Amino acid sequence: MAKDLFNPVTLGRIELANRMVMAPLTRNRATVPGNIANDLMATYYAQRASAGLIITEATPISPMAHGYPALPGISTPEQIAGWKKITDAVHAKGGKIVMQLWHVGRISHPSLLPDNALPVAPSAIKPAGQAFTYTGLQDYVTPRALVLEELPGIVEEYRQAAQNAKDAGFDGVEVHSANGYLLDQFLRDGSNHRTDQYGGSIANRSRLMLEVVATVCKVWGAERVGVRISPINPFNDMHDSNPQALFNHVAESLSPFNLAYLHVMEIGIGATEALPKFDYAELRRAYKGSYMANGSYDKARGNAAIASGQADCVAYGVPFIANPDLVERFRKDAPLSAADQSTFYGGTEKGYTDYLTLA
Ligand code: 8OZ
Repeated sequence: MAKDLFNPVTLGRIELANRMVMAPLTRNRATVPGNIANDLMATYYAQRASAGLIITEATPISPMAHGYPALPGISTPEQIAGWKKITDAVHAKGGKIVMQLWHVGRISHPSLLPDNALPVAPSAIKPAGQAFTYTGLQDYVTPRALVLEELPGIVEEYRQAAQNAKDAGFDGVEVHSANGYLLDQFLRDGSNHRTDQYGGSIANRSRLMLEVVATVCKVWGAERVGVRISPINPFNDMHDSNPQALFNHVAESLSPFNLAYLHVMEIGIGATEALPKFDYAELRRAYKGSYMANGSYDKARGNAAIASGQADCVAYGVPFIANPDLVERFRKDAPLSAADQSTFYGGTEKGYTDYLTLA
């Protein structure tokens, strides 16, 4: 039988009923103060439990990892308890859910950080653009370059957050190493000008990400850990002089871990110039393990990617916002509801839990 989106698949030790994954989606609806996952969020995630796997919205691993309003953290007991309600609600409906572990690095603002601290980054390079803060858009600031002695502390924050996610009842975790946040800032040479063993060569720029992955795998076992990368996404003022060489190396270095999956965002967001050429088939060949594709796939392209072996599963983002029963709709070739962009980031149940399923 030909493989398609609707076959079960096992990623590492995570068993999926189908190959349609709900992509991580920032929705800014945690309870503030405290940045605590809440009942409304539990309703939202449980509504989408028929996805083969849910990846949570990017979740800050520590107070310094925050970079937008109303993000649900995973570092306090209250935050862990909030997420436990969500994993219980998803599991009660037969779903699987992993937490995406996130440190934003320089994509933040002092007003979002403890004691108005400067955001931290591999190098003191200010990203172009503006931060979303509680008082509106504000220019990004020049971040503080992390000193060598601080890097073990960053790895420790990932370890503790991974443990907290375990305590909250998740099926695994995904390390967010994409989209211009801290680990991606280390990977790409537009944001990493370090001269120590965490900068310069591709191997050096990959070092922090690989240390984080190794540490998180110690907590969870590699077969419940995924990693997300975005080789050519210019979002958050990112660029690299040779993305194919960099990310082929990343894929080769991640292969021996025997991870649950490698999650590849294959598109760029908000590109103003032509994106560099990138050969995802080459990346796929470089990575020995399960491959999760993401980037404006529809049903036909998703099925084709799975049939050809280019991908083992496909992550869908915006379609899952407006179609909690996206799997059933794809199965039946039913029409899709359109998502309301004005309610993506922050707000109430409107545009969050009020999208309808098929009658
Ligand atoms: C959009 C808005 C805010 C955050 C990402 C976590 O790109 C995000 C994000 C996306 O990974």
